[in-house]
Parts: sequence; C-alpha cells; structure tokens
Amino acid sequence: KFHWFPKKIADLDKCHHLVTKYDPDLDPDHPGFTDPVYRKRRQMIGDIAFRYRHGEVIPRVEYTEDEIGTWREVYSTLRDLYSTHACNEHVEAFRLLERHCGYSADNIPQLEGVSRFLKERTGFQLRPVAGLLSARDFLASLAFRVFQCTQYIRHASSPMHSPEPDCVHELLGHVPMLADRTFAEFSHNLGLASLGASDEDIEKLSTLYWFTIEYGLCKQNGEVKVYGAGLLSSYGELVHSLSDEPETREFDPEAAAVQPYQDQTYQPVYFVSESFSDTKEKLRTYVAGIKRPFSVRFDPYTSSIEVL
Ligand code: H2B
Ligand code: FE
Repeated sequence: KFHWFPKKIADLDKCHHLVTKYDPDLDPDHPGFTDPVYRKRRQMIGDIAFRYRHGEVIPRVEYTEDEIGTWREVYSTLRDLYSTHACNEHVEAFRLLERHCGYSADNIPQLEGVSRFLKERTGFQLRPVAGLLSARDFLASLAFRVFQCTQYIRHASSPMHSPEPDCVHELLGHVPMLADRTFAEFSHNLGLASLGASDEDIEKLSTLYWFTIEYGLCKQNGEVKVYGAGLLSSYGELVHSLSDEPETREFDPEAAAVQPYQDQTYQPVYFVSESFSDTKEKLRTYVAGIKRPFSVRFDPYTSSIEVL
C-alpha cells in the first residue's frame, strides 16, 4: 500500500489530521475538561491553526494574565534546573532565546518571532497546529524543516504537567533543540524517512522519535544530560530521568524503535546517546534499512521533495 505524502512545503496545509485522545473536549481526564472557559479559549487559539496557510505570518495571541501566570510558574521552575540537567546545546540556545526572542518568566514568546529565529539558525520554521497531530503528518512536516507547534497553554490547575503538547512543551522543550544544527539535521532525516512509509515503519519511526527527540539523554563531558523535549518541559520527569530510579540503556535505533513506551506516566527506560553526531549517524544507518519502492531527496532551493 502506497501512502500519499507532501511533495512541496505548501502541501503541509493538508497535513492537519489531529489525534483527539487527549483533547480537553473529549478526554475526561484532561485538567480542562470541566472548565468551559478554558475549552472555549483553546478552540479560539485552535482556529488560528485551522485557518493558517503556508507562507502567512503566524497571528499573534494576546495571552491573558492567567495564562502568563501559568507560564511564569513553569518557566521559573524549569529554568533553574536547566543548568544542571539540560545538555549544552539547550542551555546555549536558551540564552540566545532570552536575549533575542522575548523568552522570560513574564512573557509567552510569539511563534512568528521564534520561527524567524530558528529559520536563521537551522532553516527550521514553525507553523501553528491545533493539537496532537497524527504521527504521519507530524513526521512529514519535519521533512520540510517545519515544526508543527501548538500555541495554546496548559490548564492553570496543572502547571507542571500536560497530557498533550502545549506551548510550554514546544517553546521550552523543542525550540531550543531545533536551534542546533546537528539536532536539526537528525530531525530532518527522521522526517524524510517517514514520507510514504508503511504504517509499521511510521510506528517504528514515531517510537524512535519518542525515545530521542522527546525523551533522549546524552553524554557530555563524562556526565549524562537531557536533550528530550518531553523531559525538558516536565519538572517531575526531568528530575526523575537523571536520578537512580529509571533504567538507562545505550542508544540503539533497532532496540529503541520497538521499545514499548508510556505516555501516561514516567518512562521506565531511557536511551543514552554518546553525542548528537552519534545519534545522527546511527539513525542514518537505521533509516537506510527501511524498504520503500522509491527514494526521496530534499531540494533546499525550492523546499520540495524529489522522488527518485
Ligand atoms: N503533534 C504535535 N502537535 N506535537 C508533537 O510533538 C507531536 C504531535 N508529536 N504528534 C508526534 C505526534 C510524536 O509523538 C510522534 C511522531 O508520534
Ligand atoms: Fe513534543
């Protein structure tokens, strides 16, 4: 079976299939489920994403005092941990984001400004998305160096945790990492490998995504540090991941691609890379083994995919 995939960057307008299992309108465990004001706000911000077309400026959101309050609480708590827990690349990019992109405890940065910053650093850009996207659509956008980014914030009753991606997760976890060249290349390659892949291979690639981009650890100067965005945006699990409790294993894509994972509680096992270049090289070897009846090449001049 052959799956449609985007060939040019504007085709990403068609990659908008949401997974609703953690949606506040449908999931009774969502902290916002019983809060009609939150749900309405979520819809309003979601509409920006539904209306958005490639090439447009990402509309600003004027965040409320309540929303900024939630942001402030998470920001100041997490920021204190980054110097001891986050990898160098994250710490370095975070410094730049504070200096140039409006990152601070009192301000939720606007996606358009952040997108311009990333574009200058690694060619990555953001586009707004209304919630958790299907793995296929999400991975496909990485093939164009586009990161689909939520713009709403988690519910005020639960500042340290969100069952679904929100702007805290994206801006504090993903964005600093996407500012690193090697990491950007690794993400881009994962995206290219997903284009037109079978459902089984998409499942494996999303599991790999999970244990690297979301929950990855790496060695730096003889210590283990965090580079996964899911960890860098969750206080509890960030501390847990570098404690003695979880099991850690050396990163091996064959093993990570089929390792069962947890999206409800902390991971029982994390994979540790020797370095980003090591992750990138191992991933390159892994994806070369994925069978597709064609191969793809990204043309950076036109931001389009050549099918060979
Ligand atoms: N959607 C959104 N909006 N953000 C993500 O970080 C995300 C997603 N991650 N969909 C994807 C799924 C990931 O869990 C993998 C590729 O399945
Ligand atoms: Fe994420």
